[in-house]
Amino acid sequence: MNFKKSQKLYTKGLKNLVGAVNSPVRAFSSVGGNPLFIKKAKGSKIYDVDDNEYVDLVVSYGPMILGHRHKKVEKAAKKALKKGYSFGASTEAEIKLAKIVCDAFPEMDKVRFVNSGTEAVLSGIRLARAFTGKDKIIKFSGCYHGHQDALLVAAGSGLATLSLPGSKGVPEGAVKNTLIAEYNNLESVKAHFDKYDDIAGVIIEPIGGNMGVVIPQNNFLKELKEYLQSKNALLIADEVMTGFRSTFGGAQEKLGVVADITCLGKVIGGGFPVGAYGAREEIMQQVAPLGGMYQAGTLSGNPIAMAGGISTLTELKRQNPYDKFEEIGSVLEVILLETAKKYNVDLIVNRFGSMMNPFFTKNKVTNFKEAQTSDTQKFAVFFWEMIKNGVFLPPSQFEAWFLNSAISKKDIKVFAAATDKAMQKVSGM
Ligand code: KE4
Repeated sequence: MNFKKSQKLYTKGLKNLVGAVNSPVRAFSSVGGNPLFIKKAKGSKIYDVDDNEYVDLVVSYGPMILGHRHKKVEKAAKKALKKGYSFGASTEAEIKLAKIVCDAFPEMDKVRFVNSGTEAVLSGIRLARAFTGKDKIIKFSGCYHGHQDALLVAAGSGLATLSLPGSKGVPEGAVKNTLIAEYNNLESVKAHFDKYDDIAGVIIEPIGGNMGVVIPQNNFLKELKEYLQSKNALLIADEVMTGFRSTFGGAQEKLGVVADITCLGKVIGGGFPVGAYGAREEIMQQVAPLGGMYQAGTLSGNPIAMAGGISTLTELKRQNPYDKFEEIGSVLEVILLETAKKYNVDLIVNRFGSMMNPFFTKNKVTNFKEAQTSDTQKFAVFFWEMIKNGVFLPPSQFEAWFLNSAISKKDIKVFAAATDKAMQKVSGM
């Protein structure tokens, strides 16, 4: 494989783009080398500018759950394009997508569309504060909820990869109402409530996906919800990554927990920029123009993005690919574990349906501290060997891999062959 054209574009991109990327994780900082530039994608494959073909396990960090350029999504987007791109006024499409989303989340009476997951969480936090009249928010170390000031403390994803505890440019005042707890550790949440009486709520990724995949243990989420109810505080589920991926609705449904406020993104736009936040009636009444909590957006409910979301969720509901995701996910998991064993590589795999990733450690990984015991050097070698053998992975130990419903048996064979070569290389380190 050669990466000459990517290299050339990288050098060119450095002139006017920061690090030649528009999102830090794409810079490949934690795996070394230079980022790949993508030319196109179709179905389960993605192609870089040097025409190298890869089985895509990034799928844009979640949105392309049907695979790339699904014919029904493409048809819907083209049809919408012919009517106009943006009006600054409401359209029927927004009503349609709102109904699909609210029907999938029984406790969600109303939803508001925005343009990204960050915006969805930003608004969800503001809503929790507006509804409760309290200011403090608890988040979990290792969870990432987008790049709003207040939550860029001990975040996962890019920050975890860059191992920055917070972010430059975030003023002290912006984080003074943010408290940090440990995932799967209810006592660490209770300790904050013992100290403060102005906690609006707790925001959580119901399945952690930004420290690698981390799964709630022993009813953690259920007990958290019950405890918050006893303290008149809200549970805010950040389902930007898990929404419509774990099931047609939220991971909260699979985990038997109902959040007070749910934040969404990624899949609900099908690759077009859509975020959303929703809740039961009495909470959403707070949002302008009905209530005093202000939130707005020029391109919110954009008709092309709505067409992408409606067609993606409609096709996803028709396909109902979740059993297939479970099946394929477990096959990939076994391939990873058995190949690691064959080459005596310490490795565990955390997986929740179609979200998964390996950790190069022999410890269990149930929180961020444990995730950080993973050998990121080994991950880096593994990553590049997988690339060279035709599998496109997120360039970071602290990112989840995602399946899509276009994955084929042949793709699994490519994955198995690549994994064998990659593990062999890691074992020689
Ligand atoms: P966006 O603003 O990137 O659409 O969504 C932010 C966000 C919020 N909540 C969760 C649980 C998320 O995973 C994300 C974004 N996820 C990252 C991947 N870990 C997006 C990839 C990137 O930052 O380039």
